[in-house]
Amino acid sequence: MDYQFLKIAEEGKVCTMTISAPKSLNALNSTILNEINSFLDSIDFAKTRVLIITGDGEKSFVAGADISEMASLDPKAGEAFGIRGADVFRRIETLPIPVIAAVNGFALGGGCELAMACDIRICSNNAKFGQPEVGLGIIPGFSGTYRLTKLVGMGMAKQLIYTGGAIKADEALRIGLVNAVCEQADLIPTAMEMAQRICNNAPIAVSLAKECINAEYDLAADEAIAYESVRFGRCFATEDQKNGMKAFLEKGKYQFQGK
Ligand code: CO8
Repeated sequence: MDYQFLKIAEEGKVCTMTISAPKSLNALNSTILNEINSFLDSIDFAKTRVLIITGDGEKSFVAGADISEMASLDPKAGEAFGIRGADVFRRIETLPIPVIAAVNGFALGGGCELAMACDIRICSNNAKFGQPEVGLGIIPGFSGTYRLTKLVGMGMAKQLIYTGGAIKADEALRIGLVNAVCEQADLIPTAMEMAQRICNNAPIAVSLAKECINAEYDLAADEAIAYESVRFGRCFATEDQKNGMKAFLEKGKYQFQGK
C-alpha cells in the first residue's frame, strides 16, 4: 500500500516505518495518524517480529502534533484529536511484537509521546526530547502525562511538562527516557541489531513477555505475579519451548518457529 506520509521498508523479520513530512519536521497531522492506523492494520505478525519507527531526515523524529491543524480546534474537536492520537499510540504500545523508536532528532510533544509508546527508545546524539505543550496553551494530549511519569518518575515528569523545556540525548539517557544513545549514522544499524537479537528469540515468548510487562505495571503485586504465572504456563503449550529446551539439553541451537 502507498502512503502519503509513511515509508515502509522490510528487511527479513524487521519492518521499519519512517514518518515523512519534511516541511513540518514530521509533525503529526490527522492524515498521518490515519495512515499509521492503516499500516498497523496491515502488519502480518507471522512475518514481522519487530517494528522500528523513525522520522525522515537528520533533523527531526517528530516535532509534535501539527500545530497548524490544532490552532483552530474547539474543546470538542480538541478532545477528539487527542483521543485519535492516544488510540493510535495505545495500539503501538500493545502490538504483539516489540516496537523500537529510533529517534533521529527532535522528539517534541506528540513526538516524545510517540517514542514513549514504543517499547524501547534509541536516539542519535543530536536528539532533543521535550513536552513543550504548556508553552502553546495546551497540555500533552497523546498520553504524555501518563507515560512520561511512568518512564522517568513524577518529579522529573512534572519538571519537563511544567517548564516545557527540551533535554538533550545524554540527559534523556541519564533520566531513563532512552535506552541508548549513538552517532546518527549508527542509529538505524543499532536499532536493527537490537531488532535482530529480539528476532532470534522465541516470538510467542517475546510477545507474552511484552503483554506481562505492560499489564503488570498497573496491577497490584499479587495480581501481577498471578498474571505472569498464567502466561508462563502458556509457554509450555508451544513447540518453541519444547524444541528450544531440547536443543539446549543436546548442546544444539533451535531456530524458533513461532509455534
Ligand atoms: N506543527 C506544525 N509545523 C511545525 C511543527 C509542528 N509541531 N514543528 C515544526 N513545524 C514547521 C515550522 O512551522 C516550519 O514551517 P515553515 O518552514 O513553513 O515555517 C518548519 O516546520 C521548520 O521548523 P522551524 O523553522 O521552526 O525549524 P527550527 O529548526 O528553527 O526549529 C523546532 C525546530 C524547535 C522543532 C521548532 O520547529 C518548534 O519549536 N516546533 C514546534 C515544537 C512543538 O511545540 N511541538 C509540540 C506541539 S504540541 C503537541 O505535540 C501536542 C500533542 C498532543 C496533541 C493533543 C491534541 C489536542
